[in-house]
Amino acid sequence: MADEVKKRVFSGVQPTGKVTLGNYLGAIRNWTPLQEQYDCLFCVVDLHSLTVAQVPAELRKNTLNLVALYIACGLDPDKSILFIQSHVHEHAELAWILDTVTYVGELNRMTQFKDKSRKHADNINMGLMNYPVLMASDILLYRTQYVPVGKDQVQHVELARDIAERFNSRYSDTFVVPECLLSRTGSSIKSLQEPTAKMSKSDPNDNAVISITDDADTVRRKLRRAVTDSDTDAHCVRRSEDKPGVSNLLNIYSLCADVSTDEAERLFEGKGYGYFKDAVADAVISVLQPIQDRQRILLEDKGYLETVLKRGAERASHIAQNTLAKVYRKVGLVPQIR
Ligand code: ATP
Ligand code: LTN
Repeated sequence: MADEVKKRVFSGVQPTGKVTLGNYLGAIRNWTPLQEQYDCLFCVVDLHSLTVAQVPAELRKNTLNLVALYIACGLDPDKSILFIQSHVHEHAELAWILDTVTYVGELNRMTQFKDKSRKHADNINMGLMNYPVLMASDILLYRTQYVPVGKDQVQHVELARDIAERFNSRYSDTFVVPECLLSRTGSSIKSLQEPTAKMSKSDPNDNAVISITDDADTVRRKLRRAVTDSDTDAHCVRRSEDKPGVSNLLNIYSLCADVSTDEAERLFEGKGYGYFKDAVADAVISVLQPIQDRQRILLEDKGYLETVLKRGAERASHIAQNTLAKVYRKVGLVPQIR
């Protein structure tokens, strides 16, 4: 049988700070099995992170930490292309072309833009508004079919689809129209302190967020303090709309202990919240500890990380150059004679 062309997958995480349990359960963990079936690119999207004020030295550190974390979580540089977004300059260049087929009104409507404008009212920069176009560029450059992300990013992938379709109809068929791959359960892990909001890296309240690098005592302390509910039904560990905190912890438990949420509910029937929270902590710690150990070892081997990144950028550039040249030709830019 002729070699089948594998479908392509692209995803990324911003190096904006400590990666959370939400990022892991909602995104990175779901990427590892995709490597067996698809042609995957996993990117550390450092250009995106500049849309919010960063301390340069910390950004550099967070970026390398995230590369090491990708590998520690099971992304394999021999199976997938692992790279840093700014190492492939075509991302920013394609974003400019895509800007010319994106309407200001579309970007103004984006939920993340509205949320982040509220959170960073003193820094509503053009990059923040343009963020989804750069994301569309990431995706479309590689002729990506599937984009595995958490629920909060679905609107951005839908915009990437609209941009691809608009470009294709204006300039003839060029881009693959991508689709979201949403995991059924981990797609929205909530804040431990405000369980109707998502757990987010940039949450100023440290107790609301479990970081992948939190040690066992910290994980346990944060989970013990997690908001459950204020009703008197304190011994009832079950999922319910009026118990968002308990539902979130049950979801986390089921993902970390690898049991269904029904099974988890049965396990904690008749048990108090203290017992329940300790069990959630045990399950989370057992998932995080091996990742932390592997990440630590990888960070000690800078030479290895550099080799992975160099090869990743070369392989990604090769694909990106082809797409960008095609796009430049289609829109009518005169090719450079070399
Ligand atoms: P920031 O707080 O800086 O906006 P973030 O925590 O939202 O960051 P991103 O880098 O924007 O993280 O997201 C990386 C990936 O993690 C995306 O696929 C996103 O959908 C997923 N993700 C982020 N937070 C959660 C969450 N709480 N639950 C599930 N998935 C999440
Ligand atoms: N906006 C995404 C990160 C991101 C991304 C991408 C995800 C940037 N470019 C391309 C998938 C595909 C986020 O998770 N906040």
